Amino acid sequence: MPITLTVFEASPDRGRGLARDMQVRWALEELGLAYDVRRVSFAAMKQAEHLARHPFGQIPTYEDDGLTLFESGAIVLHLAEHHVGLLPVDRNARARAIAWMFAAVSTVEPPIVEWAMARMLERDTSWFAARLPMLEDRVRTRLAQLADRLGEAAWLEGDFTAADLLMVGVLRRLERSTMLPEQPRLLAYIARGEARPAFQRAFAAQRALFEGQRQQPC
Ligand SMILES: N[C@@H](CCC(=O)N[C@@H](CS)C(=O)NCC(=O)O)C(=O)O
Repeated sequence: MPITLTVFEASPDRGRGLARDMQVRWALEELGLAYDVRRVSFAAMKQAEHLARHPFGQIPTYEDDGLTLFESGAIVLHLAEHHVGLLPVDRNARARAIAWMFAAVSTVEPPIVEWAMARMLERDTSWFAARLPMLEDRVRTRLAQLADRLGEAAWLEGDFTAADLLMVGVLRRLERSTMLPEQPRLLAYIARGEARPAFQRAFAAQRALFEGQRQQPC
């Protein structure tokens, strides 16, 4: 049985590569591993069959050789741990790269998602105008800190690692915001990630599922 990912049947991101199976696809492409996809509808994601794979009824999930995993970061870490190419060999560098993987999903992503969700779901509320600047400040703080630490380096820990894969994936959620252009180093960092052939193959594979489908509002 090949590796199988569960992905959106019809992603609300309109094929922009923001659904989190993108990170897993990208890691698989970097490692040269083939995979199949199982497409699930929003309704099916909440049914028992999918909940057995994912306790929160979300995508992505990963299945291989009797192992079922959820959480995109954990799946990418699993792949990086078991194949050569996405984590440094040196123990300390490897530990630092893994710290950056956690930073991507647990320190940088939450304020970005909170900002994005507020813009999507709270626009018509009485508090939106007051809350938005606070949410943007939180994102800006993280972007500035990340850009400072990245400095003139191409990647977070030596060569490209799974940490960059997750971090670029998280930052891409801001691609249409005015906050990213305030950090040219991060813009260039994202562009380096997106220029990788493995990213492009993963993006094209995800997008192909949605081509020709009616676009839905995000
Ligand atoms: N932390 C999780 C987040 C998973 C997640 O939010 N998945 C979204 C798609 S990117 C989803 O399934 N949304 C539909 C829902 O929550 O009902 C991960 O990185 O895998």
